[in-house]
Amino acid sequence: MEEEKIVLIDTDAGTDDAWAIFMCLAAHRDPYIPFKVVGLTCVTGNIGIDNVTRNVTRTLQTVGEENIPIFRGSETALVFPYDLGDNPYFGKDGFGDTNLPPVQPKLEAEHAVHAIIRLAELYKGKLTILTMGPLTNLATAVRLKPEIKHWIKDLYILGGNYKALGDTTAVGEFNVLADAEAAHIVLENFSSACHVHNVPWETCVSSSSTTAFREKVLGKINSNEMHLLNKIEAKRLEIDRPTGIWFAPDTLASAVLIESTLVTRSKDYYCTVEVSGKYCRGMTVVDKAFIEKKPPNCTIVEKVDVPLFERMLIWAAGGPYYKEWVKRNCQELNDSE
Ligand SMILES: [Ca+2]
Repeated sequence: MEEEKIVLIDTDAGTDDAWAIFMCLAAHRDPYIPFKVVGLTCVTGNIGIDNVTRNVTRTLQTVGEENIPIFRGSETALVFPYDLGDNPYFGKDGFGDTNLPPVQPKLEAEHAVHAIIRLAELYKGKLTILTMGPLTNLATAVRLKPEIKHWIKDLYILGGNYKALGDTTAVGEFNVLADAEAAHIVLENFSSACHVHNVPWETCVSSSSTTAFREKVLGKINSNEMHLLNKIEAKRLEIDRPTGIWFAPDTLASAVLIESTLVTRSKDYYCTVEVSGKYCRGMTVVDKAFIEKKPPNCTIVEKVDVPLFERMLIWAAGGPYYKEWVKRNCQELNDSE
């Protein structure tokens, strides 16, 4: 039996975060997957922290998982607050501005940074952290308690790039760019005991789906998850429909964490983040030629099994289990005992 993954999710929700949280909760609930979500820490990113806490609360309530603790985290980037402008990507509330009924955030008293440190110590050597927003909380935690870099087992980071493809600037991906100093601190610190897995922007792009798949397959699933997702993604889909391309990047990181066979190509590199420069601030620097002569600190996920990923998206949306044979085989095993 595979060792249970004990998972803390750091999120700046964000509609694609909601998708990824639903996927993690599907794994959390499934008795055949050894996967337990022990908390969600919130960080400013796609939208300000207050909206993030509301969106995470709403996401958990949608699937009856409001007992999983939520922690309010960093309000702003470490050095340079990121200006989202007048028209944030996922709307002014981060959830598509669809006039959802008000929700009262259900929060723990403990700050997210303290929660990261406490849970890293509590589950020493066993905790996995999945980050789907800027790395402000984690960078602050490792500065406050450097030992956590030896206590955390695996770190999955959604963000950055390995071929200098940007989504926010020419060479900057949002999660890294929005707090470049934090990303720099994290990559420079979590390199020994903790295995860092990075799902970069280029891999998100190359594993994209179509808006037809989103609307005609996922959109038709009659589930609490899709009732929420169809509302909060409606405006984004209006914008994206002419391109024919749809993706929810954060979901790819959660899928890689849940299902390691999803990864069909990955490579270890020494990586860091450029924090200065007119054009290159926020770019992930990947030493592909081994010029720096530093040991690799990061496994870059370069390619994934897209049909399997789409089955996992259907599952995240409340549809059938993505790998029915696992359940059948486990059932037969149990029956024969
Ligand atoms: Ca996110």
